[in-house]
Amino acid sequence: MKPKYDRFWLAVALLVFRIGLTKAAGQCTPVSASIYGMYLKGHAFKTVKTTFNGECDLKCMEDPKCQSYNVFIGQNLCELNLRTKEARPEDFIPQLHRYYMKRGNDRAPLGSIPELPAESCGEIKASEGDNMENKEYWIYSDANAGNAILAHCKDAWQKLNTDPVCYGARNDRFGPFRIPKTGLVRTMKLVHKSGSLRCNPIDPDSYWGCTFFRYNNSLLTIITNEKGEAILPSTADMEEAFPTGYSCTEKHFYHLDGIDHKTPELVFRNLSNPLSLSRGQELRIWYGQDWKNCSEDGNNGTICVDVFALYI
Ligand SMILES: [Ca+2]
Repeated sequence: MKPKYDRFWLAVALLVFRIGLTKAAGQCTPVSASIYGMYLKGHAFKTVKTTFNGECDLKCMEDPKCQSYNVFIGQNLCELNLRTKEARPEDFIPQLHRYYMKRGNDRAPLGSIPELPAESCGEIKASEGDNMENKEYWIYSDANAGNAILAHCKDAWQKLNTDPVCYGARNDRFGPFRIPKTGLVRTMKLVHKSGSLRCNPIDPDSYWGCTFFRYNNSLLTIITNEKGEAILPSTADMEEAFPTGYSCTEKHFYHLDGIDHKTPELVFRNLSNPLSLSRGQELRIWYGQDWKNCSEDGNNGTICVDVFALYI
């Protein structure tokens, strides 16, 4: 028997084996079917000349990176893709004489192996849906440079810090952290880990604000750049400070729907203009009074948080 036919029978055997596996794996995972008249544009990492039906499926299974493939009907040609149509719906395009096939149950989830970094946690969420885990994935730290890092994703959110970021309420005790990934950010959130702050010795403590009545349950947690300029929320999104007669005359507090003194997560509003961040850049978390050096003498406490960003 010629080698060519050996390969043919090997392919048949593997396909039968795969069908068997799919059945044995149970009813939860739908079997992917080929989609005629469509293909995924711009994500091929290899073009394969095929000599028999099913060879493209075999080639895709041989490469751990392969997520899906496009077959060029009648041309003995196919493309192996680094993405699925779920990850990049905008690139799934009608085209006559082609068909698209997603890899079966043996597909590595996007970002789960170093050879297959994702653009963002959001792209992994789109690709894997509810099967995405709360864990570390491979993500490009800068898509143009092509470097990948391990980043903790919780759904579409990327955790930015490794150790918790801690800060106080006076004496310029801001909490610094470094940006691990270059890109555009839609918003951020802070997740409470430990501690709390007080804006005077009498009123109760708070994670995010000041419980003194004049603040009317507003929030005083501000993310700034290295120059101390407010990023989240922007100064425009803060409320006018108190009238004269009170020492804090500059803007340094705001309200967010659904977020109170002890809400576990402070999720900022989406920015109208996404924020451009660079890998290695330092950002700082401040308590508003400490940031503006006003009425901070009676403050105390330390709070530690995790910081997450929503990259576009
Ligand atoms: Ca200060």
